[in-house]
Amino acid sequence: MSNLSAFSFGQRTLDLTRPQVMGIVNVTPDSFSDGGTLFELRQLCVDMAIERAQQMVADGATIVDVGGESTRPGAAPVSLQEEMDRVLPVVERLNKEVDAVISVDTSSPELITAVAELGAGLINDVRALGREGALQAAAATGLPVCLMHMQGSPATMQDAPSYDDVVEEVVSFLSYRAEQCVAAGIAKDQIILDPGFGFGKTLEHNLRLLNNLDQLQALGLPVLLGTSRKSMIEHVLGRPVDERLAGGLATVAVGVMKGACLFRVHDVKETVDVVRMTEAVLNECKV
Ligand code: YH5
Repeated sequence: MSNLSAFSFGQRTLDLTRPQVMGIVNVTPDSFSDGGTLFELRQLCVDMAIERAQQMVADGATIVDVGGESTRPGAAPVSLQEEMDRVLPVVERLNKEVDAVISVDTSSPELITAVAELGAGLINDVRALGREGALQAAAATGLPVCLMHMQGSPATMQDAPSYDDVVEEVVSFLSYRAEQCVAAGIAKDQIILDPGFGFGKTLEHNLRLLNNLDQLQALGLPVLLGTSRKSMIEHVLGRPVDERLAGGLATVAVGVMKGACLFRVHDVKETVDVVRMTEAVLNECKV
């Protein structure tokens, strides 16, 4: 069993006996198309990311997750150089200007090594350190890792997801990857697991995974939940992406009740309220 009461993220420590909120800071500037030189555009993007992260921390996030690669279904791949150019300046400034654990959403061994030197506290990989050299790079940093389950690759994962038993397959995959991490020199109490909502899963798979989260908890490692604004909410409620807050918050309440301890979300303030209210009920006291 991991020591959840003092989980170490580089220089910082968080109490994982209580749910922690991780704010999503995207650094994928595809949405800007008009005006400015590339340099100015990048600077603007860094400024916006820092500002957003500061607001999230003020709202109660204890971790900020920085990602420069879009892994949404069908998203265009990003070169290593582009990912580095997007992420490194943000991590460097976050480390100086923001009081939170810096998590970096990446699968690239080169980026893993580089962000560790700039003060990152967590390596969050949707490919569970499956890329050539990623496992060794992560182990060499001494940082904790979040291993996520995905069936297939982002380009094709939603084409026809299929499992005999999704819960069993996700639990055995993550358990196997955790063992490989330990074999590579990552301490068992530095591993976080994530079922990977929306990554090669139909609505039924996502709902089964959330409702049976206790089977993943049974491995004794902290569990991270990433459902924020995802299409599983659209598939139940029929809501476009900007109207999925309430649906996402419902999944957070369920996650807290089922013992997940990390919540990766866009809407930090609302999520912190739901986490605290759910905890108050479970503990029968204000927290
Ligand atoms: C995750 O679950 N997800 S990137 C599609 C959406 C909304 C959001 C509109 N990185 C996870 O956030 N890391 C991503 O529909 C992650 N767990 C972990 N550990 C995808 C994303 C998103 C995709």
